Amino acid sequence: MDLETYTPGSGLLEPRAALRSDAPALDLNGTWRFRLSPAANVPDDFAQPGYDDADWDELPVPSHWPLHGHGAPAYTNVSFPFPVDPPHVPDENPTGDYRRTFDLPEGWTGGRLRFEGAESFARVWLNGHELGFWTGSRLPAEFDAGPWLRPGRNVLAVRVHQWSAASYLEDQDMWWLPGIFRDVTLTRSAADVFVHASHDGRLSFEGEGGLLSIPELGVADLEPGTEVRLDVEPWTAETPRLYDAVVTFPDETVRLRVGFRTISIVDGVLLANGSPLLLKGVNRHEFHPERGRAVPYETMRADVLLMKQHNVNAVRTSHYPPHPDFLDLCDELGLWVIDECDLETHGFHQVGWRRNPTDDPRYADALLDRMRRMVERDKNHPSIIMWSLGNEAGVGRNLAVMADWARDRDPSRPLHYEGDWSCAHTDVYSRMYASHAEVEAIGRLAEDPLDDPDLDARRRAMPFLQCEYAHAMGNGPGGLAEYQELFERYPRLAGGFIWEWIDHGIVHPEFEYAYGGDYGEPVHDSNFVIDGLVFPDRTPSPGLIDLKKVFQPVKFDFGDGVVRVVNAYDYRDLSHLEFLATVEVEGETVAEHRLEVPAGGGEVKLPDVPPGPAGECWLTIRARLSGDQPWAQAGHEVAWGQTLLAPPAPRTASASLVTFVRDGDEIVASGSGFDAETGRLVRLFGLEVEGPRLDLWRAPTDNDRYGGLEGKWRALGLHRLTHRVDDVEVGDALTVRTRVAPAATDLGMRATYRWTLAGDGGLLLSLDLEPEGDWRDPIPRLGVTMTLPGTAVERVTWFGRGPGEAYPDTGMAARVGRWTATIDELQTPYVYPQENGHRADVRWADFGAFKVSGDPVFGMTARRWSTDELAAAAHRPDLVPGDRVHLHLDLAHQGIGTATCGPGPLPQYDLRARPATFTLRFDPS
Ligand code: IPT
Repeated sequence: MDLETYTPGSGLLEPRAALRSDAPALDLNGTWRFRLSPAANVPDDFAQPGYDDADWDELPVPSHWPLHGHGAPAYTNVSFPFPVDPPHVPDENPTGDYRRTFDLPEGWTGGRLRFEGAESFARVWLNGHELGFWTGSRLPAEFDAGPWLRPGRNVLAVRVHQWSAASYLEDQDMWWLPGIFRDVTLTRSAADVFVHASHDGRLSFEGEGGLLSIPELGVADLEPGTEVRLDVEPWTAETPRLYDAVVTFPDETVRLRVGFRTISIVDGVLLANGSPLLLKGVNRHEFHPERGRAVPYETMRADVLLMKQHNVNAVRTSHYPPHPDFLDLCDELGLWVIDECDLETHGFHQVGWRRNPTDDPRYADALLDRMRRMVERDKNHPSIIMWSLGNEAGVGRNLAVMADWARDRDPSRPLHYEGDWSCAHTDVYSRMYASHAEVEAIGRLAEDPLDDPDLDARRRAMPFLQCEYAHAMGNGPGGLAEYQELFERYPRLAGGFIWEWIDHGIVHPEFEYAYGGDYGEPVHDSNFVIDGLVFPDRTPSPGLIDLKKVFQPVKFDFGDGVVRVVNAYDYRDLSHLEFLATVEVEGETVAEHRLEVPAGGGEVKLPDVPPGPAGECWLTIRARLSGDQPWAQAGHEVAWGQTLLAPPAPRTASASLVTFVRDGDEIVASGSGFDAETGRLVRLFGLEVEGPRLDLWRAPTDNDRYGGLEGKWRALGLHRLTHRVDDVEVGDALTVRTRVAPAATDLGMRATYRWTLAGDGGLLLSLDLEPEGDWRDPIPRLGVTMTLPGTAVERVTWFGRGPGEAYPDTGMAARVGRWTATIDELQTPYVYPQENGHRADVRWADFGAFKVSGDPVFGMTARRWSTDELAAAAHRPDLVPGDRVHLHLDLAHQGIGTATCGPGPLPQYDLRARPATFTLRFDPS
């Protein structure tokens, strides 16, 4: 078989819509016989009905064979895992042969074999007769089975090759996972329908021989091509109103759900149903940690529910059409969708885009075939608002072939493609990972012009979206709030899609979750596949929790005694929400009120603060669902806002009657002791500790690493600071003068610890920092680290921001309150271990054995491993709890940014070495 053919397939029936039909169908999923060969040139006698497959293995369909013990997964981002020499493929070409039998029900005649997805080149035989072959892994293929079906037992055989000429079109950033990974059916349905339904109630359809009825709207037996005008409730992602429709054909009846909605572009603004649409989106790959892209229905549903519950309103199906059920869920539960064609040729970038299939006429049919199969399959979904030609496929004439066909077939949806910045074939201007400054310039219509004035004028009239931004790899992404602020400020900006939804970590016995290289791949891209808002098991990461806050559809502007509640939904009011105001003093609730908020939003008087205990007082307003929604239950919190009602009472430390005294090798006071030589704290209220000392280092985040900061920090030696004690002076205060510096440089920090005693037994530390030398780059952190016996500390209660982690440019979801967590719960289990778990703006933290207070606040991290151990770990199981708790008390942290792809932290979030004073107070608990 010629795997190096440019032809996308043979023997295929015309593509048609995915429809629910009452025509009989046989589900051919299940256990198939399976044999894997290392190369493609295996005899195809296995396709004969009489072939004996008794010694073959069994394999579930749908699935990927490398996830069932046959071969191994392999991950590359941009690189092809074989030489770039289209249309040729390597001799090593894993080839999976599949066989199964099925019994034809009595009286059954005719039918189509339908495959929803197989990666990447498949041939099919029925009862020994070859029906044809297909490519386009994430697209359906249908063959006429009728002439070859037999009464009783039938034998179906499929051969799947991992590599073919089509592999050059499928270089998406994901695991290479061959196999029949979507459903297989024998169906007697043959119908095709294309419904046109706009928000103003106009309805018509294409579907020869069919009659359409929507009983709820009084539509009965509408003929194809006839338009009616109805009184309808439009569909939006916020109000996903669907109407049940039936189309009756002579041989079958199909059911679909019609949503009336209109997408348009007016004056460079993206509109849905005539009103501006702001996309609060995520990029979703299909992924399950054990099953790869063979995603169970319940998992697809879980994705949509999680997105809705986190205020996500849009999804880009990066970078291929998803399982059709996912789109049904988007229609039903409400998400705006950019449906993306199964096309990516990114690896050609590495060879200067030479011989890119996108610009090779021999590949034109294949590219057009992919576009047609996507549009025809998915054309009836109201959720789909744009067709995307693909991702990272460079530029070339075949894009025009795809775009021209799609415009003609479906003029109702704008076209998207990011890879050609001239926008020659698109209706929207799309980019990925543009900086805040560039997005702002585009918002103001002040972007750099294109060389071609016509193209430039065309592009300037287009709405703009970021099809990928805020790369959610590891800790982060930082800078979300600032992007959202821009999207909301400029009408031209239609929002964007975070990269990406889920970490593609594969469950692994040794590593817990595997990423690139863990299966011994010679070419791989390591943990670049671990860049999601949810962990592989779909637990939300802090990035998703922050995103929920940044995307929240209700805003609170606090004024003097009032709050202005702003409805930030695009298409609905606030009447489905209830508003609860809570007053807390030092995190303890002292009053709770219902707020009456008008459905359209508006100014509301805040409740009076009840007389009561003095202390720092905050008012929190929560907007919650007042009743169940299909995607969340009553009580689900949608939005919140917080304002300070009363600042903390100033704290006065009464003078101490006791003083520091020398006792042998120690200097002691208040049950605490310092090493007389080094001045370092060794006992804190009876607890053996290794004293707080200056720390500038953190375990690099992915963004620190890929963005280049880690390299700079290591070159400076910030991970190997030396501490020299110059002077220990005992008097009313214990003063320890030190110089902290890495080897091989003259940069350093003068660090002077000044310990004093409070009248009530507390210990005060004032740390003065004075940088010396020419510090050019931002530094990771400015704070102190101490260790404690592991058995002494189990749980922390703190008053500050929480419950989750927060860094200077993340943690929008962290609110002021009183929180409690065990040391283990303070960790964020990033699949690739890195700096995590920092709690911000902590006023005080009680560790059970002692309490630390800030002046006014500090940052807190506590772990059962050291920073060095954290930095050295490559997988979760590498982190083994030791017998110490490592406590980091910080004055400041470097921002997080999104430099793995995109900008680093904005300048205001860079931490510079600067003179500073850091004050902490320790008290017995
Ligand atoms: C961008 C890709 O479109 C996306 O698939 C993913 O690979 C992402 O990068 C990185 O995780 S392309 C890149 C050159 C910005």
